[in-house]
Amino acid sequence: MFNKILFVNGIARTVISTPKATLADVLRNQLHLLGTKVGCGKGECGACSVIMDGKVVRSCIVRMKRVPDEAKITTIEGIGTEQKPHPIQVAWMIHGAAQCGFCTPGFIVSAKALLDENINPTREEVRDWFQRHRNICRCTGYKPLVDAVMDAARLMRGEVKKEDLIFKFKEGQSLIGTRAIRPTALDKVTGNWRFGADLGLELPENTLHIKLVQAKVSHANILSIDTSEAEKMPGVYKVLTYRDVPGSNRINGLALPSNKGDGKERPILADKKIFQFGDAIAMVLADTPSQAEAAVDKVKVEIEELPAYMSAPEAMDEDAIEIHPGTPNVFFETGVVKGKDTKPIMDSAAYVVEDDFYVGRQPHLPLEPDVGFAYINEKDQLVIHSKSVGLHAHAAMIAEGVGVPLDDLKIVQNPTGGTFGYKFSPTIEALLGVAALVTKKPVYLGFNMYQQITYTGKRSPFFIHLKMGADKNGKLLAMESDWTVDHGPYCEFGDILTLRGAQFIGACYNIPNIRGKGREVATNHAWGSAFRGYGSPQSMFASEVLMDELAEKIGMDPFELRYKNIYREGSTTPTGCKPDVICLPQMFDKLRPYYEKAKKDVEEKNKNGGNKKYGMGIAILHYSSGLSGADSSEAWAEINPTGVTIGDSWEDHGQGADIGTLTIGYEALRPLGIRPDQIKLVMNDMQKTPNSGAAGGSRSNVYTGNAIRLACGKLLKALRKSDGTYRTYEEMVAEKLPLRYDGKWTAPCADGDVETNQANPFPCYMYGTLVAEVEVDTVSGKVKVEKLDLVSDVGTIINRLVVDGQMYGGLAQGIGLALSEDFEDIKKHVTLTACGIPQIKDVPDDIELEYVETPRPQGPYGASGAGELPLAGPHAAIVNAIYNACGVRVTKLPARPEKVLSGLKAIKD
Ligand code: MCN
Ligand code: FES
Ligand code: FES
Repeated sequence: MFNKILFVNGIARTVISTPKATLADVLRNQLHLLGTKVGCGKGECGACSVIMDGKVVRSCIVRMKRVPDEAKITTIEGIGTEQKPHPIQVAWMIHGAAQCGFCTPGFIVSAKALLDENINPTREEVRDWFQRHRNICRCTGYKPLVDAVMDAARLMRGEVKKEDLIFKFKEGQSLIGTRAIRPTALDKVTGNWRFGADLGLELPENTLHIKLVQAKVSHANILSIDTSEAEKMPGVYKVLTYRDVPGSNRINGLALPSNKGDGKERPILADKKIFQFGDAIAMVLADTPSQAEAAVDKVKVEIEELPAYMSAPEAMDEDAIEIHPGTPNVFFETGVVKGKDTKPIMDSAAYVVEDDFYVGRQPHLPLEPDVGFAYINEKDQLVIHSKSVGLHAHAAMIAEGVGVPLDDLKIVQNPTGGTFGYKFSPTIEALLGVAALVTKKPVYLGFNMYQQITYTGKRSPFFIHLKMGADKNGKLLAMESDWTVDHGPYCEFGDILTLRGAQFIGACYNIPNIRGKGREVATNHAWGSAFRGYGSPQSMFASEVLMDELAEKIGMDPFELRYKNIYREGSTTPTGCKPDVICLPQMFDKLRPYYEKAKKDVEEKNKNGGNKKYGMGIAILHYSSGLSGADSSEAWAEINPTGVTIGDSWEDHGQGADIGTLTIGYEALRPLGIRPDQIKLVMNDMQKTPNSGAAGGSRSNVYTGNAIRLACGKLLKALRKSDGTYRTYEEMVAEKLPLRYDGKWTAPCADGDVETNQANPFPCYMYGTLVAEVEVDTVSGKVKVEKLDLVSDVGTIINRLVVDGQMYGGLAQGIGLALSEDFEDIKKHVTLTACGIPQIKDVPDDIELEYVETPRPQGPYGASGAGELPLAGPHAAIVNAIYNACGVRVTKLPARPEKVLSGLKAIKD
């Protein structure tokens, strides 16, 4: 132990610490400066950046022995305050640069050090700086961050005033389509937005800390679990195994009726078997996290190892044993039957192409690792706070397994540092629930980044064989598809994912005749959880790359082939229904000049390219809003003395549920003459807010948006007097009229039968068309994406900052999916870097976004969803561009340099 004086944000602080303690821990745990976030804890993400003696440091890897006595340290709290934000913080809000906000303090601190050194940087210097200081963002695609720094510099140089840049509300105006700033932005940019780990440091003193005993193999029988030694360790309160779980110890995966299992194969704590690496076997509960950690290795688990099936083909081998005894490894089957038998059509078609495709186990890589806590409230209810983006669904999935009546289980969403879909599945909720229920004490569990990466769900790989037939003019006649989904050992949400193959392979083209078969397979690799795009990126990859192969065979331009076949009046989707709107021709017309320019640009660059080859590619992006069928959402609106309160469970990953609720609610209430700041939001706490469904399937803007619109409409009707004016709160009370009104919206849709999938499953869709330009280094095999031009149609744009942000962020993840991201090797792919997370220099600064806003008949004020569209197809456009550049057709992702090189070699040989 030693003491040091540190000048933190200008104030002298005496710090007592050990040499090994990290600066991040001292700032957070001892000085309670919770604005400094810890994401990776390994110096890879920059979330913990602070300025020490004028230099940006990543405080999670700075040991206290290296912090000089009297060091001057600036954290986010020292940059600006809510009352007086710094110009960088203002610029961050203006550009919507804080989505989830987890990376935000680190970026702002880093930008401050840059601008202290260079008040007039170029965009490239800003990008170099963030690359060098390893500031990573998973939400924004980086461009808005560079825009923010450039404007911050202008503000600081006095060239513009804040008032010239910031969105100004004019009395009575609509907020729809504006760049209004989201209500949570100020907290996020000042470091006051409290994530789960921050709240964890503010829990009562008697909180127990949980550490997990996890499986170190992928498939085994459990012979015995001995906790006796661990229980004697200092500070250990209890070690819990499956024997202690009050309920059935099973999570309900909500399987479809045709699933060959019961959907309850996932244990809360492993009992008979280990199904995948990292499965939770026991929970050590202790007074401190380090005491719990020290006891983990003392739990003795005796196992009998079984063959591990790490991919669908292995698990489908006829010699493979059943992973869940009694249920076949191929446990769900579906298909698509549209139009006439395809075989004779294919036999006589002028052009036929076919190929195999694979989109793999993309890891979500949010910067905030999974975290939560639980306790029993005064009503004797179990309350769980977590990153859940499906509060009511998760309660229904875990209540019986934990052993608590559903009405006595309440889940609350903490401010969340990104999920990208992994939190569509319950992760640690049931573990927390069991621990709180058994001990009756508050309990806390936070993963480190290793656990986040190795033990949360991943994108489910699709193996697709696809065949398309066209007539002599390139008009599509028929399609035959076969897809196999590797869903890991747990089925939850895997059945509807498998249906996506029927719904999205070949989508956006009028294909009159389709036959397809799909299946879902249990394996011992990571369990499949929803990932932004949810089956569409896998499905669209196959059809969008095969369209290019078809164009080549016909000798047609890929743009023109697509243009010929896209939905027009009279077209039908792969599920045989009318598209929600016809907008693709207009979008293609808007994209055409970008496409032509890209062609010229790469031609020009190739003249002097040398070892570098340049190419461009196109793809359609497409996804639906909703979970299919009669999906619904609820919200309420209540008059209060100063305005209106809106309540909903529109969970926020970081996408902007706050501004979505506010903008739609305000629009509906505008006749009242209310201002946006008179609307109070109560969100994401099952004790107060209704079932709005999960924030998945890009559904909330449509479903919860409609529910909000209806609730506000009912309130408005109740407030209206016969003379057309509106009652005040006081008048409502005096007349004893109800103050709160519920809104519920159900999609007028239906699922098809699983064999044919012919139906109208979704009320709204989102469309995009993208041109990608790439550089291929033919010596190293490395691919760089140089430019992206995206035309999208998400209906009426509710908030422009949010939608732009969704597009930039999703495109960046698409670059990752195309070139680097993977979680195949469970020993190797265990850090953000090893998993291939894109850094700022991996994403081009040159991204153009254009919109067509075709109003959706079913969407609130004509809006569709937005969140998942941008990840549906960039990987296909990039792969098409690689082929255009150098003749290498990558059909199995990611297109890592070695794959490109071996393709080049094959061409040469
Ligand atoms: N929106 C809009 N105008 C439209 C459509 C949408 O302004 N025409 C806004 C909405 O108000 C909302 C956002 O765009 O703020 C996304 O809306 P929507 O597509 O309805 O999606 P959800 O709100 O249901 O959010 C979930 C969606 C999904 S499924 C994933 S996964 C996802 C995503 O959004 N994960 C994200 N975006 C993410 N963004 C961040 N930063 N982090 C994640 O983890
Ligand atoms: Fe410190 Fe990631 S670099 S938390
Ligand atoms: Fe950057 Fe979410 S805003 S990680």
